[in-house]
Amino acid sequence: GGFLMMINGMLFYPLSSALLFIQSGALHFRGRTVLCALIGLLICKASAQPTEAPADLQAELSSLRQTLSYVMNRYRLLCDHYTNMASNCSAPVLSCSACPAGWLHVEDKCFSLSEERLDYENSTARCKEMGSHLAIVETKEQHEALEKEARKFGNFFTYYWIGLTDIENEGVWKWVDNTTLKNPFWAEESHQPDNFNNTEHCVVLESSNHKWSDVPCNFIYPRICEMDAFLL
Ligand SMILES: [Ca+2]
Repeated sequence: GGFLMMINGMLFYPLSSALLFIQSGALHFRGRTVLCALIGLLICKASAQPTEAPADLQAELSSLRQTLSYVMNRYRLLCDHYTNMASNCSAPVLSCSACPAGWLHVEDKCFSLSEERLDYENSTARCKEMGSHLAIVETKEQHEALEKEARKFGNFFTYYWIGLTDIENEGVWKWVDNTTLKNPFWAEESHQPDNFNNTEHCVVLESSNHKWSDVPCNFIYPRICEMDAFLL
């Protein structure tokens, strides 16, 4: 219904802009980022399985899956087109990849560590603006890859926001997608999370001890954003 039309409207405009970017040979990276973000969004929408959805929702889901399939094929075609065009280019070119340029690819996710420093709320908003969300660190492999990147990128002693908070209910840690924390990497040797002074409701990944701590949400830190990888 209206939602689908909105998705269609959102989708085809960026698709044609992306094509224009690629055809003009200028800033092709930007068009690709928009595409990756949109495809990530659609994958989220289409893979959310309602348990007992009414018929009209099932129809909308099926239609969204078709649209997703169309967009993925279209993206592959654009990548082929771009790769062929790039082969005639004397300047260095980017290739189509699972993550936008500069993002770290770990398992089926893409992560980006910022230099900019903001509080938790504004960091959340900044990730959203990029078609992503604050990092949801679900596996040991993701955690270790991010720790390594944090030390390399942020040096020895840097805290990075991840998308975990107990602001709604003290001691109940939830990710930005509202799922409950299952696999924590707290800095237990320094008794984290300790809710020091009853003011610490947001979580950082620390590059120094390779663990997580709770800190006040209004502190100013760089962040880690995440989006789904687009597996070509
Ligand atoms: Ca703490």
